[in-house]
This record gives sequence, C-alpha cells and structure tokens, in this order.
Amino acid sequence: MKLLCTADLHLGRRPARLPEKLAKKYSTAHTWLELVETAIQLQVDGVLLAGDVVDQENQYFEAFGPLEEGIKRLAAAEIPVIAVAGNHDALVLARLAARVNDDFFQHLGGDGNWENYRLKSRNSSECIQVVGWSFTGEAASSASCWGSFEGMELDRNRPTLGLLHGDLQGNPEGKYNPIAWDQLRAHPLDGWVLGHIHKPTPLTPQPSPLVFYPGSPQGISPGVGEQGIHGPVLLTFEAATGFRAERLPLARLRYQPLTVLLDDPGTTQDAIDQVHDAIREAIRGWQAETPKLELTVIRLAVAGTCAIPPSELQQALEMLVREQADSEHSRFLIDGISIETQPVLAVDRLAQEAGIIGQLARLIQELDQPADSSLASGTQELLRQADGQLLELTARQKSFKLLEVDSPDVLLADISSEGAGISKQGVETGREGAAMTMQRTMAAEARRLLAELVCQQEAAHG
Ligand SMILES: [Mn+2]
Repeated sequence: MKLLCTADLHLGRRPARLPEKLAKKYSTAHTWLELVETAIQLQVDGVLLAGDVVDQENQYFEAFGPLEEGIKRLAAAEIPVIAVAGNHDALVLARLAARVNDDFFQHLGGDGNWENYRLKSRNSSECIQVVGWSFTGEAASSASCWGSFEGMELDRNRPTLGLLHGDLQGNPEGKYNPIAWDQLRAHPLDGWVLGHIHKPTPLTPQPSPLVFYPGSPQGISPGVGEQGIHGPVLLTFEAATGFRAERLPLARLRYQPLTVLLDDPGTTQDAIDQVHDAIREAIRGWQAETPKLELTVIRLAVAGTCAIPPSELQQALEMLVREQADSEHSRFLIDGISIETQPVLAVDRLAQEAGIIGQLARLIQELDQPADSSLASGTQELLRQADGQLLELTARQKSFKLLEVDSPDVLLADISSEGAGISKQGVETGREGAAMTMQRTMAAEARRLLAELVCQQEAAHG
C-alpha cells in the first residue's frame, strides 16, 4: 500500500525574494499540481494532507481553484484524498468538501471531533485506518484536540495512522494545538503524519516511533525551516514490515545559505571568479540531492582572507547579483550578501611597531593562540566581558531537556535549527565552545581594526 503525504503548501502564498515571473513559475499551485501528477504516476492508494494546504481563506482564485482542480484530477484517477485542516484552512476544506465527490475527498474531523476513515488498497486486500482531527478556526488548544479521541470508534487490530496539525514540542500555552510527546504516547498508533512545521523531519535513519512532519513540499522563503531539501513523503505499508517513509525530493526551487571562503584574491575579478566557482560547485552538490532542482535562492556569506576592502568587494559582488537577476537561464539568485572576510595582514611584522598598531597586532597574536593557552590578565578580562554579554543572549534561547525528548531525529532537527544546549553538561560544553568562538570573533574584529589603522597610516604618509 502506498500513500503520498504532504502539508503546509500554503497555496496562494508567493515564494519570497523572486521576481514576479519566477514567483509565478515556482508558485505553490504548480508544486501542488506536480505532486498530484506524481501521485497519479505512482498509482498511490491515497494522498494525505496534514493541514495549511491553503495560505489564507480569502485567496479564492489563487488557492481554491488549483486545490479543487488537483482533487478532481485525483478523483478521476480514483485516488482518495484524506485531509485535516490546520490554522489556515479550516473554512476552505469545509467548502471544498461540500463541492467535490465525497467518495474521494475526506475532510477528517471537520466538526472538531476525531474521525476514523478506512482506506483500502487498490491492488491488495490490505486496509488501514487513518484517524484525524481538524482545526475549526484559526487557533486550537491541546485540550480541544484530544478531548474527543477516546469517543472515536477504533479497530485496535488494524494498522492505524494519525493525521494531525499542531506544534510538536511547542509552547504548551501556544495557540496552534501544541502537542506533547506524552500525548502521542498516550494514544499509541502505528504512525503520525503531522502538519504545521515547514521544516521536513529527517527520515534517515527512520524515526521510531514513526512520527514526522512531511514539511512544505517546496520552500517558500529564505527562513531556516524553508532551507534545504523539500518534497512529499511516500509512505508504504506492508503487513510484514509495517509503515516505511521515504522523502521524494521533488522541489524545483530551493532556498539555501552558502558561505564561500576566499583565498586571498588579487583583484575584485579574481574574488568574483572564486565566488562564482564556489557557487557552481555547491549547486552540483544540491543538484545531486534534489535532482529536479532548477533554481536556488542563495543567502551568501563571503569569508576567508582578502586584501580588498569589504565595501569594494560588496560592490563587485552586487554587480554579479544584478547580472544573475537579469539572466533568464540562471540557476541561482543571490538574495543577500554578507562580507565576513579577514584582511591579509603582516601581523608579526606589525607587532614590532610602537603605538596602537603594535599593541593591536600583539593582541591578535595572543588571540590566535589555542584556547587553552594562557592569556594576559587584561585579555582574559576583555573576553570575560564579551562572553558575559554572549551568555545573556544565549540565556534567552530555547533550551531542550533531554529526558522529555523521545526521538533523536526530532531533537537533532530542533538543535540544528535552534542551536541550543541539551543538558547541563551539554550547556557547559556549549559554553566552552562559545568562549573559543568569542576569542576568534575578537581576533577577527581586531584584524579589521588593524587593517583600517594601517590603511590610514599609509594614507597619512602619502
Ligand atoms: Mn499551521
């Protein structure tokens, strides 16, 4: 038995940072209709939608039209669609349910009560249950979600999937159906397909229990959750092996950050060539992960060593950005540039000089040493002050309690996006790391300052 799962399409929302023409070409409506074609080609037994299929209730023509068209194409191919509503599409799904053939469209739990649907395989005798609950408005509490679960008739001997929109591990006071792991444990099913979080849950290795966010099938902005690999999830069921999930990396548009390390380019043209080569190489790697990739929106950071002043480098790279934006066949667009290069400086020679230049150069020499070597007390004090400020910043970050998390995949996905300490020990290790980062950050700042001073001195001496 094969099921295609997706969520958070946000039909009607334009992919951000694209010129008008490209925003149309890579619209969420196209993504949806391609997903429909994939479902038909694969001859799946059902399509599962975990909510927020439509972005706003009022975008009737942009969102409702393509959604209805896709559902009708699937119905013509006799593929049922099983959907629950999220915080964006409660009314739209209800309206859709009233308009299309209800043999092939199931809006589960549309009245706010859990509902059970039996899905039969077209090619075998297999039959599973899909249970689901829907938002009935723009917000929902955890209590409103679980209250009706026990009242639902459930065949305990049949393989069962849960289809639900909500915020797993979210703030318990949040208004988008916060879901705790305990609640999933208390309602044990064979798998949970969730909607709301756009960042796809990594599926290798397979999460256990099988709980995953398919994520949005294509990124729609440069945000962390929208970056990287996106696509629907193909869920297969066999009586012997149970459910197995596999991501189909179908997205043609990708949002991606990229840091390019310059290697002391002699001229701005050399620098542009180095950046261009690095982008081309990165695209080859992304293409291997997402074979249908046509366009990547890159948030670019340029680091490494470079004698060219950052402002000049910025100007040169902005030319490259404009050229790309004008080219119809470009495989990438640059959405923002940050210059983080370090000047090439003869620090050892400058350290011999008297005055502020010599002092700064000697500070850099000291900061360049490994973190465990002893620093002068003044330097230690400098780092302590800077580290204190950093600590204040990190204290405001979300921190995870290891014991509350069951699935390492969810934990890793969260940590990679939020970058927080895990346990007391983890936090301590993180702090050591932060101190080293601080030493490097200070060294980089001191280098920038030294380069500026050397530049002024050279100008003064004609
Ligand atoms: Mn949502």
